[in-house]
This record gives sequence, C-alpha cells and structure tokens, in this order.
Amino acid sequence: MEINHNNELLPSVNSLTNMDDYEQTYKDFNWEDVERHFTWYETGKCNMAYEAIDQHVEAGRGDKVALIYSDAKREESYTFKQLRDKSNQFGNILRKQGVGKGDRVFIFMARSPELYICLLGILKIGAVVGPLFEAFMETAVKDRLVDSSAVALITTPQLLSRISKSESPDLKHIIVVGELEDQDDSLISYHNEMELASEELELEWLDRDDGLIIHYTSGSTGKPKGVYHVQNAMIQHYFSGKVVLDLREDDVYWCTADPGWITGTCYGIFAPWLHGVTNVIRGGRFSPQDWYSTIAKYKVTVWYSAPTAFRMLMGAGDEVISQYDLSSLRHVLSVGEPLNPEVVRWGYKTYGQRIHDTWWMTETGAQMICNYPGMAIKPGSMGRPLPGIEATIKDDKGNTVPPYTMGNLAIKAPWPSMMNRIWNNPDKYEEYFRVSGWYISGDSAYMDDEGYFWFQGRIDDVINSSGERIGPFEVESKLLEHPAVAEAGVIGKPDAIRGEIIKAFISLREGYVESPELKEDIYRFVKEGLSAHAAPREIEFKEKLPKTRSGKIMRRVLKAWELNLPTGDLSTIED
Ligand code: 6R9
Repeated sequence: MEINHNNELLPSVNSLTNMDDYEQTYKDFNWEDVERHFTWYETGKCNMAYEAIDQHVEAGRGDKVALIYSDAKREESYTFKQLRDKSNQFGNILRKQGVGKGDRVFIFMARSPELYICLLGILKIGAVVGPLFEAFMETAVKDRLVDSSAVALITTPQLLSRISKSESPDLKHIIVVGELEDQDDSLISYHNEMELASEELELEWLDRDDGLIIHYTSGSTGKPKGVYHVQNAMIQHYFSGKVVLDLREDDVYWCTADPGWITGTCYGIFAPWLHGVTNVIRGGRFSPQDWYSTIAKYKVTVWYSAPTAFRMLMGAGDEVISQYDLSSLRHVLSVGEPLNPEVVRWGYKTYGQRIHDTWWMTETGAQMICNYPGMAIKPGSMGRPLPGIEATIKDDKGNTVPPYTMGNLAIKAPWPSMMNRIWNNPDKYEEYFRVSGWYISGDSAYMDDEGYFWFQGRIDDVINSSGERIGPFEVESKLLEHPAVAEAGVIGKPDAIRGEIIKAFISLREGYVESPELKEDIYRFVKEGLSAHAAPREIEFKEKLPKTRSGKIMRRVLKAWELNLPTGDLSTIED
C-alpha cells in the first residue's frame, strides 16, 4: 500500500521551553517524578479542585487573576481567592441537599463564570461532574442523566424546558442559575442560596482512584457512552500542561473549547489551573473579530483551539488579522481533528506561529501524541508520544507493523489519565483492550522512521478503492489547498468495479460558485497533486458540512446521506 508521505519540515521557533530535549526527557521519564509535584504524594489524599484553586491561595497567590470571562454582555474577572470562596459556597449548597462523594452532578448551561464556579464546587465535595453542551435537546439530556443516575443538575431558566424530571428517576435537585419568571418550589435558586452559603467548606479529601468527571461521547451507532475519569488524571493534566502547553507563571491562556467537550474541561479548566495561570474564557459564538479581539485585549500568550476554527479563520481572510495586535501569542495549539498542512502553513505565515497539533481522545483523558515546542514540526503529523506514553501501529491481529504502514493506532495501557470505566458498560470498556496490554484507539494512522505519527482517519472512515487503502484526511488536506475549497469531507462510496470510489463533500470559500468546470478542476488538482486513485470521482457542493459541537466533520453522516442509511446518534451535531 502506498503512502504519500509529506517530508516538509518546519523548525520550531520556541527556544526556551519546559522540555528542551525530547529524546532525553522521553528516555529518563518516570511518572513518579511528576507525582512528587503534588502534596498528595506525601499525604495520600487529593482533590482536583484543591490542586487547581485552593493550593494557589494557600501559597500566597490568592490575588492573582484566575479567570477572565467575556461574552457579548459580560466581562468579569475572578482571582484564585474569589474562586476558592465561591466554589466553597456552591459546595455547601450541594451538601445541604445531601449531595456528596461519588454522586453524579450534571451541568447543562452555556459558558458563564457560574459554570466554572459550580464545576469546582461539585469537585470540592467529591461529587463527579458531568458537563453537557447547552445545545443538547431533551432526549440527549435525558439519556445522559438516566444512564449515569445523576442526582442533581445545574442549568439556566432558558434550558429548563429540556429537562424532564419525571423521566429521570434519580434526579432530585435542579439548581437554576438566573432569574425565574415564576416561583417554583421544586427548583433551587443559585443566587438565593449563594447569598446564604458560607465561604468555609470542609473539603472532601479523595483517593486517586475516586471519581472526577464523566464525559459522554458519541459512538457511530447506539447510545453515547459515559467515559468516566478519576482524580489520578491530574498527573497527566499537569505534566502535559507543562511540556505541551508549555505553561509558565505569567501566561494568559485561552482554550476555546466548551466544557461539554473534554478539551474544555481537561485543558479549559484543569491543566491551566493546576499551573496557576490566568485562564481566559470566551462565551458566545465564534466570530473572527471577537476571537482576535479576545487575544489582543487580554494579551493571550498560549492559545489552544481546533482545526475547524483555524479553517474558519483562514476562510475569513488575512485582512481582518491586520486590524488586531496578536503579538502577545507565544504558542498556538490544535486538537479534535486532523490539522491540515495548509492550515499549519497559513498559521506560520499570518501569526508567525507554528500551530502545534495534539492528538488525544475522551477515553485517553489527556494529550497523548503531540508536537512539542522546541521540536521540529512536520506539517500534517500529530507529532510524537508524550514522555511516559508508548504508542504504536498494530494490524487487525494485534501485531506491530513497520513504519509507513497504515494500521490501528494503539497505546500501551495504562497511563495516568486513562479512562477508569465506561459507565454501565463493562463490555464496551473491554473492547478497547482486546489486544492484551494495549488500548486500541479506533483511529487509523502510520508512523514514520523518526517516530512521528500521521493520522489517516477513523478506522471506519478508511476508504478502499481498487485495493488501495486511502485515509480521508490526506485527500481532504489536498482539497483544502485548492483556492475554492473552504472545507471538505471525504467518504468511500460503494462501486461495483473499484470497491469504493472517493466522494468529496465540499463547502466553497467566499466568492466561489459551483459549476461542472470547478468540479473538474478540483478533481484534476487532487489527481495531479496526490494521485489518481485518491482523486474524488464524485463531488457534491454543500453550504455547510455536518459537524459535531467540537468541530469534527461527521463523515458517517455524509455516508449515511449518500447511502440513505440511518444516521445514528445525532445528539452532538452542531445546530
Ligand atoms: C480530544 C478529542 C477523539 C477523536 C480521535 C480522532 C480525532 C482528535 C486529533 C484527531 C487527528 C488530531 N482527533 N485529535 N484526529 N488529529 N490531532 O478530540 O476527543 O472528542 O473524544 O475525539 O478525535 O479521531 O479519535 P474526542
């Protein structure tokens, strides 16, 4: 099988980093050395909210700004001490209702300072938090509450109609953040209770294998699975925050992800606050102007976002960039989808920053394969394993394959942030570990001879055309280099002669209109730039591609449309 390997190399600009020598760090690495950073290494007892917030207050950093929140209506900042006190108050509110250690408490609301205060309060009493996207409709909310037997839910008045208490038998308490139109005794008012609640709280000290968070993630079929993580994950959140995010004391950090997606908790809350840096949260919808002004206004130094956002910023043109001062940026990262080389080149040209791709999953609980500051970047590669992580490519029988061979991306189990279980579904959990000692990710990739990993697609999305296995990502990346293409999603369409042919769904950039000539031109562009067998024989133009709330193009939905099949679980689809 042929792999069109991209040999381009961008040397890293970031000189002074937290991990100057990858090879050496990788070789000498020991997780226990990271554990020593935490006081619980001695005491044996931990709590994520304590490590993220309270310890900074105890160490005299209480007046430092921990959170800068902004959206169209609000702009507020909170120090570590303020967050400690307010999350203590919220912890007390929950305790008063009898909520405690191990209980599942869900948050179903748009980003706001209260979301973060509530999340920390939940953790302080040892309960397990379940964050939900505010876009979820009634069934999606109910499925998750019921599956996890959640006892409490925090939401806003706007979303109340999507919650049915009668269908979620374990749900005892609904706490509402915001003004209610009518008095309703079955609801608890966040604001009223906060006025009464004490700022002193006895923290629930936990063991490292006690619960932390449950994130529901959609499979391609069936109901979403509850991926359950424990406190121990903080070891890897802390370490990756240091060597991948490269966080330093004076950083102003902005992760654009919503907490409904694991990126928005592990890297929107835990990693930055474990490092005690100022964390910027922007609410509301994406807009190039708002995003650039967020960077310029707060002088963001480290910025973590996703390919879909970078592609939209690229599509918005470079002129808008010239209106903002983005010179504060030191380090830019991406996660969630393959980062197309074209986007890396564009980032370098426009921000003077190499966008560092990072690969991980809800199940892995933290970053696993990354481009590190200080390491040469190969555009299109997800980088190399985090020190302490062993990754390889396996064939379907579980054998390791040589470099440049496409196969299952597998990780040696365990690692500190590995999921602890799939809630209510031990069989599903076991499936990931069907090759003894290894976690099989479901992603298809290959490794080059320098140990860099190259993503090809989800295993289910890999296309087989005339006997060649083609990863949709390399075709999509080539398509993206065509001036007319804003976004592309590629699937295999069954074909009597070739097994499958490649079909591309494309949304066009501003100023382009669809025509048979354009299709022909795009086809030739891929044929000449990549290979004949990878060129899309069918092209369909779409206004928008179906995407998840975290920005992933849903290829299985494209395929289902094409083949008139059921689309499966759509709860995470955007709009
Ligand atoms: C953190 C997160 C996991 C799936 C994963 C893969 C895709 C994530 C990627 C990437 C290519 C990257 N993915 N990062 N693909 N390059 N850098 O996204 O978790 O929502 O569970 O998704 O996302 O297919 O298997 P999650």
